[in-house]
Amino acid sequence: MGMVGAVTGVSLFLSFLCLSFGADSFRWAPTGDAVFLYADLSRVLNKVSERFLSVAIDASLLAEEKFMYLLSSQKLRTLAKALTPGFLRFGGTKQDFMVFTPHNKSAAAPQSHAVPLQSVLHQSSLSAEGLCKTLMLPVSLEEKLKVAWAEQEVLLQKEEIQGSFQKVRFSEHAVDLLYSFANCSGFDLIFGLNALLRTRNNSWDSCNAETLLSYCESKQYVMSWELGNEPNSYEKKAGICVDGHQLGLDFLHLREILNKSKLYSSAGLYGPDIGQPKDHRKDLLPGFLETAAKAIDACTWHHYYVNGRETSIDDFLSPQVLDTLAAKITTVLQTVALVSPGMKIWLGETSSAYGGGAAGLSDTFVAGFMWLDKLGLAAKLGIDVVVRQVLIGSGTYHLVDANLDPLPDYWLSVLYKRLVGPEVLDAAAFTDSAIPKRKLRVYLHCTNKQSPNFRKGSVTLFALNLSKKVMEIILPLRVNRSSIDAYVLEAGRTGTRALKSRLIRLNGVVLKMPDDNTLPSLHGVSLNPGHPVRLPGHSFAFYVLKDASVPVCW
Ligand SMILES: *[C@@H]1O[C@H](CO)[C@@H](O)[C@H](O)[C@H]1NC(C)=O
Ligand SMILES: *[C@@H]1O[C@H](CO)[C@@H](O)[C@H](O)[C@H]1NC(C)=O
Ligand SMILES: *[C@@H]1O[C@H](CO)[C@@H](O)[C@H](O)[C@H]1NC(C)=O
Ligand SMILES: *[C@@H]1O[C@H](CO)[C@@H](O)[C@H](O)[C@H]1NC(C)=O
Ligand SMILES: CC(=O)N[C@H]1CO[C@H](CO)[C@@H](O)[C@@H]1O
Ligand SMILES: CC(=O)N[C@H]1CO[C@H](CO)[C@@H](O)[C@@H]1O
Repeated sequence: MGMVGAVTGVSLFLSFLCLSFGADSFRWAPTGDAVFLYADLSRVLNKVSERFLSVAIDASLLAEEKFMYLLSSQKLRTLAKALTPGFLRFGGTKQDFMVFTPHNKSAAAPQSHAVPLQSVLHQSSLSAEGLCKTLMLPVSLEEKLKVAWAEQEVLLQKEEIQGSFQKVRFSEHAVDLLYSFANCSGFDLIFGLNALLRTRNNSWDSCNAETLLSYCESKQYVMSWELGNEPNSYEKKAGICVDGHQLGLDFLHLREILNKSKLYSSAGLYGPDIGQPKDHRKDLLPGFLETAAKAIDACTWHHYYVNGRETSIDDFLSPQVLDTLAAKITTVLQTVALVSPGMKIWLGETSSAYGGGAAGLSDTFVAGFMWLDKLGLAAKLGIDVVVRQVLIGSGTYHLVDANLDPLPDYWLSVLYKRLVGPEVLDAAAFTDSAIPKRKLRVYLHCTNKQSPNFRKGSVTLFALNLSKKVMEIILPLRVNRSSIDAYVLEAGRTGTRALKSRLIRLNGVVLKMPDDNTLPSLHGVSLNPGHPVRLPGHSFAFYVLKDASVPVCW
């Protein structure tokens, strides 16, 4: 209901603007279908984190410790670097079934596989930089691990379907591999602690976490923390019920422990990583915040649009499905504002389809509509950080596949990182008819100041065309004389199955890594001032309006 009202309100407002600006506000010569871009360039609507687009590695990668070696792949490190700055969250369902079991002997390594890296890894005399260079995974081992991981994934999927989760032990070695990956790539690591270790009175048993923390501190690992994953479903997953107040006490307890540590006294703590608002357990979030708001640095919740096992391509292109996110965000914002006004809110784990994704959809070009629209909508509504499930591993919603090849959402994420700055401007698309065409979706930010084509005052428009037809975007007069760098993304192939392509084209060229150390150059096509901005059907694009000279983007 709220959504419908909001949309109608916006369209009325826009119609009014359209009338009041009159014909001279727009170049009125569209060929075929056109939308007008409305933009308020006078103020910054929201400013999100510099790490807004962040990524996760699901804790299931630790199902066997040897898989953590995949994180030493040169190719993966090359890919990861292009997504920084960002947070790297290590967590997920499996985190609440993981126990730190130190070997207490630094040369510990997986027994079953001859791994030639252990000696290198533990040369603690090497500088951090030296370590990053030396630690590369031999190709033969990488190939073996990829095959083994494919088999492991089948087991993990079965666990997920059955809803019974095996306990996992992990050693210092796994922590070292994870930290080294995060640190060498440039990510800020967030480690999700197990909250299902509980005492007889159902409070959190912090013993194991304290052992882990003191190990990490002994290695001077700079990182931040979470505690528990989707506590709203603990009963289903483990037959344990934890209410919001108790969970809050657990977080206070963890904050006390962190406070006592020299290295972690000002470390980030994020939670409660609750599932999206549904009918059940509405009390969990307010109860948690009432108790623990002062212990956390951001309030985290999770979101997926659809169930991976019940979805179809139509969902991925449906404006109605994409709009459901706005309603969920609004609900969470309201809940948090009531109890802890001013608290930062993160989508702490999020992707297209839950249950590991939807094979053939969440790992193909069409997934980009959900991903880019989520990035646009979340920033516009005031979410501070969005953590994409997952960078690598677990399921089919990954950015980098099981062969360590980047998927369309990876390239989309890299372009977003480069071109889109944290300052959000208000923008909307509308037609001259009264009915908003919700199939063209637009978002506007200041251009990222780190971007190669940043000019003072430039803005980046991104747009999605959910329909088959070409769409022309009529820019407002205020910016229509700007030269534009266009980055148009289309499926890697044409034809009936184009949308399910695992490849993506940037301005007509399929994106591929030239080698494991290099990304292709990702440049835009220059459009001269006044050149029409036409978005092909079933595509999305970034447009850097270089000469927009918007003062708030200076
Ligand atoms: C900008 O918009 C105005 C008003 O619609 C139009 O007269 C003008 O030709 C446009 N300029 C360019 C360069 O497109
Ligand atoms: C990586 O580790 C070094 C040395 O501990 C530290 O100075 C640096 O800030 C770390 N970088 C990140 C991104 O965590
Ligand atoms: C629960 O037990 C722990 C130790 O086992 C204790 O520190 C804590 O105070 C107890 N909490 C309550 C609410 O009794
Ligand atoms: C942790 O330390 C901060 C400041 O040093 C203090 O404000 C806070 O109350 C402490 N929290 C707990 C749970 O001890
Ligand atoms: C030999 C060795 O590394 N001993 C360590 C075992 O773990 C405990 C707790 O982390 C340390 O205090 C010891 O130094
Ligand atoms: C995205 C979008 O709106 N798509 C448009 C894509 O282009 C065709 C042209 O208008 C429109 O019909 C679609 O609405």
